[in-house]
Amino acid sequence: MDSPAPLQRRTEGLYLVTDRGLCGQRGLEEVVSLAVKGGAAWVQLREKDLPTRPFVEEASRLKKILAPLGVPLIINDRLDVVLASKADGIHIGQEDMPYEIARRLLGPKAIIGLSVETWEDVEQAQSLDVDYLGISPVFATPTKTDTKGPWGLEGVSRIRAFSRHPLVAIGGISRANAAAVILAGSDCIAVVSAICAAPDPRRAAEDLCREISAAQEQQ
Ligand code: TZP
Ligand code: MG
Repeated sequence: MDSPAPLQRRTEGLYLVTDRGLCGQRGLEEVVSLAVKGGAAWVQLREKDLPTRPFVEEASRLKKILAPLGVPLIINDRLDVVLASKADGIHIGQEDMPYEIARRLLGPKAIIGLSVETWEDVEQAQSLDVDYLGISPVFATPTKTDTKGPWGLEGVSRIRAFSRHPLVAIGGISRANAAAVILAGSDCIAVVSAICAAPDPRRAAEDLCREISAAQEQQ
């Protein structure tokens, strides 16, 4: 079995959030592998309608792919799946498991990300030792429509000035606007369709990483 590489914990670069339905013929694992080859530094498995057993099996397969590379595997929402698959952490929304309970159950080493959709969410998060805030959504996106209004680049800058946490912006990010999101103050950009629905996911990840690096150099 592959031995695990040291886990990369810096919240920086490109963060892939999966959508199995967008991966088409290629399939989820292949898309994740290609994205990581292209430079994605974080992967979140996000499943909204998969029964528990195949969800755990999928998470365990991804963990096997990602652990030797030191790439963190984050599970959206499902603490039981994190525990069962030995994933590295959880991403929770405002209506999911409360942060304190997730931390107590997963322990101090687990990575815990929290979505913020309102200014009140940002303020409340300041007292929590979450590992990052997910700025959700930075731009309106057809991939997820049950959100409050988009933050926009101004929202990213405002959160950057106020928050002590690393920031991961998500929603409507593509090669065309990735640099602007980093320049506005996000540490990381997260994408679903820009990689999962891309004709060449590896190339899409490489292009996004190039945009991110160029913007970081300007800072
Ligand atoms: N959370 C906020 S927006 C979003 C999620 C999961 C979807 C982002 O998808 P895309 O395709 O990168 O706009
Ligand atoms: Mg959720």
